[in-house]
Amino acid sequence: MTETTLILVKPDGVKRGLSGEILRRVEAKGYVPVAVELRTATPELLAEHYAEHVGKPFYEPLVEFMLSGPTLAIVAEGQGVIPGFRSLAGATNPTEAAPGTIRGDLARDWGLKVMQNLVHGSDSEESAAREIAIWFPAFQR
Ligand code: RTP
Ligand code: MG
Repeated sequence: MTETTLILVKPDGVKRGLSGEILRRVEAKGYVPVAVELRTATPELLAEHYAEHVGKPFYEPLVEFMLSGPTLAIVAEGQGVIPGFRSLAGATNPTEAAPGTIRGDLARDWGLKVMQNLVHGSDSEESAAREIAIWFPAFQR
């Protein structure tokens, strides 16, 4: 089924100049970016985006990290793109992420307060719809 997902190149990825490499992997897999925007998040936007994590021990450092620079927000479309991009991204923890994945190849554990793992990808159809509405309120398909 053709799906749409929200992908974020987090501030570590933008700062390290990996936006192009990450978009290249998305496109090489056959997924189509249908909206792309460089945005600096706000605390309000992050509280919505990461609603499931508010109050967890890593939430404050996560927000600090996500406010540390611009994020490249991408809506991507394709057959099975929601689980498919999660596979491309690899495990949340860069040390555990398999080689061949974005996190496995390009991210590592920097010993920081929160895992800086380059990308976000929606984890379900419900999350994708919710997150696309947060980052791209005008997006219509
Ligand atoms: P994401 O939402 O960013 O696609 O990543 P995910 O589903 O693989 O991970 P999730 O559990 O939703 O966590 C969201 C993000 O919070 C940071 N995190 N750090 N203990 C930690 O240091 C920790 N736990 C979570 C990561 O940036 C993770 O991607
Ligand atoms: Mg998540």
